[in-house]
Amino acid sequence: MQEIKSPTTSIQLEIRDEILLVAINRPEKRNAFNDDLILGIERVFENIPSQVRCAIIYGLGKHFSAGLDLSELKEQDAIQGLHHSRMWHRVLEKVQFGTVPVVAVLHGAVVGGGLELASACHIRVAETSTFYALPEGQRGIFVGGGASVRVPKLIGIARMTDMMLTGRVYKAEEGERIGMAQYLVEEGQGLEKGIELAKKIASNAGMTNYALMHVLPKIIDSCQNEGLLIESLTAAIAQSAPEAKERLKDFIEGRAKKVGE
Ligand code: 1HE
Repeated sequence: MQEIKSPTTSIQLEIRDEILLVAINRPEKRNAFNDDLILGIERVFENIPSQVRCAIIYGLGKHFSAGLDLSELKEQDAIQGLHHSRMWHRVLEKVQFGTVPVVAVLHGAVVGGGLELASACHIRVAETSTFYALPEGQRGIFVGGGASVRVPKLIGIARMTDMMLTGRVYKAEEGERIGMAQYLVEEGQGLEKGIELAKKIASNAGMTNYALMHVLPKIIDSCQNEGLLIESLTAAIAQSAPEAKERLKDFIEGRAKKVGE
């Protein structure tokens, strides 16, 4: 275990082997994101130490995050609001398209900007206390941190529209069923599960993880013809890497794990 310096007291950082643990540390405000916190997230993901191969993000206290710090929003005019939303986009792009896959470990409120951060991560583990909401509809505003692009990719446009039109809250079990999270675990077990997954992710070939983080989202946003071509080019590059050849040889010669082992 290695402590590393955090850009803000609202984030705690720790390195365990090849895994960076990023803890949101503003529990007295339910981990609501003021500018110091969201800009801190940017600095963390811009400066991932080179030995790190996977990151985990989670919240301290009873909630993952209550979203945007609403006390900062009320003074903004339209142009300030535009720049603020674009700043969130920039930060969450650094989470999604950084150097390492990110696992979000969720519990309690995953609300507004909290769901926007969670949906910018690559996979999500939810404890049974987790609940998801987009209260922007009820607050008279609109999502501004990328939810309109990322959340429908997890749960579909109709479910996101319903969440914002009616204030619907999804509980943990339903959330896992509809695709908000990929894993549902007992209360208090999220970090352990996240670390187990992060170890698997860290053991993958770097090229595979890069393709999943950077190429797959581009393919999804492309038309079929372009998507298939990008897939073929990526597959060709990945399989020609020495690491891939080594792994394939290990399987053929009986040294690699079988599927599911
Ligand atoms: C906050 C915030 C916040 C709590 N901004 N201060 N997000 C929301 O609309 C969610 C608003 N929050 C809640 O509904 C509840 O706080 C929770 C269900 C998340 C948690 O409830 P609870 O009972 O555990 O905590 P609490 O008593 O409501 O809050 C504790 C303190 O945190 C209290 O401050 P205090 O000084 O009175 O102790 C709250 O005011 C404060 N707090 N949430 C500011 N969000 C890029 S655009 C994204 C747009 C959005 O994210 S909109 C959704 C905003």
